[in-house]
Amino acid sequence: MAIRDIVLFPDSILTKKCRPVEEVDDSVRTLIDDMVETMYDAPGVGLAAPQVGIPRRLTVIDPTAGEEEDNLYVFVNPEIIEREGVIRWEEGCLSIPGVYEHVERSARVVVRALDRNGEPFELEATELLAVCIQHEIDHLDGVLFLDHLSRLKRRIVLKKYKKQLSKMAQQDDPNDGEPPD
Ligand code: GNR
Ligand code: NI
Repeated sequence: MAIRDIVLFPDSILTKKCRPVEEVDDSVRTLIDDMVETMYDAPGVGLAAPQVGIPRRLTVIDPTAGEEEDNLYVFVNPEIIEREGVIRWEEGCLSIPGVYEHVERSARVVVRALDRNGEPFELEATELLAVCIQHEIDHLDGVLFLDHLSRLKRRIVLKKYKKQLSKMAQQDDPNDGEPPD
């Protein structure tokens, strides 16, 4: 298993629609294992394949990540087949570090997907799991939680985020500071 690098906004891979996984083979299971390890390391409660640079319809979620028991879900080619109600939740995204905003989602969803053995299953979800499923499936469609904010709010948040990104880049750039003796 390996921890993979997480792609940061505004990388263009995050705004592209991902293609379905054609066959759940060993290479896909290796990617799943790496995504799980990367999610727990981050730490985050979900991770979508495009966030590690792979434009495929695959996501892992653990709404209890960081707590003792693990509740790991793997969704290959997930589809929401039922939705009901509205829930507001403060969301964050590993690809947009430092940004947290309330987003409206469906309160209850039923998702259909393949598991890590390629077997189809259906799952009903509410609360954080429902929020994560919608956040992650959005990633597979090239949609970010920023896209659910008002244009004004998005503009304010993006300005702050870009300022913070350029600060991070300066800290990371050894040529940017004092020249070595
Ligand atoms: O770690 C994450 N936390 C989170 C909190 C509220 C709603 C959604 C999420 S998902 C996010 C990890 C991530 O970026 N997944 O794509
Ligand atoms: Ni995200």
